[in-house]
Amino acid sequence: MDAAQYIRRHHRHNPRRQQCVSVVVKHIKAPVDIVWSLVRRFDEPQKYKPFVSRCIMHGDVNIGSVREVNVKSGLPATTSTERLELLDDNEHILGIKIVGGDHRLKNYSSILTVHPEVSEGRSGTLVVESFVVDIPEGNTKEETCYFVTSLINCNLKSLSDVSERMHI
Ligand code: A9S
Repeated sequence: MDAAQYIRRHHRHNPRRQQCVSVVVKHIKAPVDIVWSLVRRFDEPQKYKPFVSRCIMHGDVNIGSVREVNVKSGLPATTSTERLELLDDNEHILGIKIVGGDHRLKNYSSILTVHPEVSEGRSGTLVVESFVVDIPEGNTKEETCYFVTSLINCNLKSLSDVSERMHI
């Protein structure tokens, strides 16, 4: 399958009016089990997310678990409360909803899937991350999409660096 087929299959959002939806794709030169081992740790997003300074989650990681994320200074927020909606270790699907925080991303939900692929004859990973979010009052759909896709691009670039460093 290719990215378009993965997107059709796993990344279906039904955006309402005043919402924006988009998808980011990233090719990583590391095996899928290394990439997934980082993505699946809902309790430790700071393993690869560069903006996260601290994450607090009580109990085991289960569907419905809620984490309190503190982000680094200089960003338009300090905290984000996020709930684990889906964690499938077979299909490699992670679904998250942002349910609170002092930021402007309302009704944000994302799906991240990882897929094995071969690049330059070596085992690699295709990462697909999609989201849907309300367009904040006073912003356009384009601005909102640009803002969120930029952040996700940073996250996936860092995921790539961390994964490739782990895979010598
Ligand atoms: O962390 C993610 O997976 C994706 C996003 C878009 C997170 C964004 C963010 O944490 C900031 C980086 C602080 C930006 C939140 C929830 C709100 C922001 O304004």
